[in-house]
Amino acid sequence: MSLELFDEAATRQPPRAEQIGPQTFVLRAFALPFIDDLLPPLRAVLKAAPLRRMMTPGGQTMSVALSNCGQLGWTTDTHGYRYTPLDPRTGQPWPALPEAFQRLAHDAAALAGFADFTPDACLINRYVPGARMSLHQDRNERDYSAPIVSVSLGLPAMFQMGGQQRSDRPVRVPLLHGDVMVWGGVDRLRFHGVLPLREGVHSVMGAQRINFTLRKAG
Ligand code: MD6
Ligand code: FE
Repeated sequence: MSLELFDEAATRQPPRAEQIGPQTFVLRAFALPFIDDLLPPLRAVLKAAPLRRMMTPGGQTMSVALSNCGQLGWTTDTHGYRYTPLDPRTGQPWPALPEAFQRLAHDAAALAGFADFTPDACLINRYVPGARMSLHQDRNERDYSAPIVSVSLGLPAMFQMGGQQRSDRPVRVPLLHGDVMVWGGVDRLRFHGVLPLREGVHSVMGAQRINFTLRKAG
């Protein structure tokens, strides 16, 4: 990449973008202007494909409850982790990816230097107090060249951004209602997780945190 292109990319970051890796940005409050367009379709998705606690291949029930929308949805059971076009609970296709989700993901990705992001999968995670996500890599997607756009709603969470090895010491990044994180490129396979959610009640979302991540899975 030429120096000029690099400088241009750097100056395109809005004032509230925090860089936490070479290709990882937290866009503080980026989703807030979209909230009224995000919540009604989110509710409709979760009505058609209710949140459920899934089992890991190791036989543990996850503390986080999951659902999906888009052409592909991420699932786990005793046979492993994978993306499927159908909700295993209902046998029906996952609900369509709402247009407002696609627009938010495209715009956030572009700000972080990933042009033309067209997600085909959206994993929705719901945390209640005490729920956590242990350190993991996201490696079930076919193409690691696309970024992941992650939207946080509701109670604050402490995100852990680790390195390329599980043993690399993670950096803690607080994620608040409306924050959007975008990461890809050289950071795409970094280990990451979420510390146990603390008790609380959020004025809009109640006693929970919802995180949804837009991906190119297929
Ligand atoms: C969460 N997020 O924030 C969990 N994975 O609740 C993830 O596991 C995640 O935020 C890949 C990319 C972005 C993420
Ligand atoms: Fe992840």
